[in-house]
Amino acid sequence: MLVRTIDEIKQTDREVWAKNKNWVSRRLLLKKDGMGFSFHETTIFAGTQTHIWYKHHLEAVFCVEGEGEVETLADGKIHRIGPGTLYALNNHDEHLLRASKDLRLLCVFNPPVTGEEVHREDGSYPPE
Ligand code: 9YT
Repeated sequence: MLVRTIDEIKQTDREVWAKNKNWVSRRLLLKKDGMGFSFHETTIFAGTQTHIWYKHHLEAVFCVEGEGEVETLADGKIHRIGPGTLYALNNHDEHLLRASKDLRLLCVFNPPVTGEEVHREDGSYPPE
């Protein structure tokens, strides 16, 4: 069985920062852990906007703390995000993620990310 804590992941290679420091992702489970998905705690910092388009992954996101919104670009809809809200990018939806208060999010990726992924120019992570 695997048991891990956020505290022991901080400042290791499982802690990944966005190039522009808009978010930090602590990757509790990665592809190499063999679960078939990866599981991250991500903090999106207040006042930031991130363009995301996971063309090669599905992601489910559950908010445990904070306040923000997701704008889906195909339809221009804005979805409020707060504690207890889940959103799932089941259509590889291109979107903008904005935080008005620091958002603490639990994120699951299928297929699992391998470790060092940060968003490329187009908002995606590379394929497996
Ligand atoms: C919600 C979201 O996708 N934020 C960007 C970082 C990502 N969750 C990750 O790599 O942990």
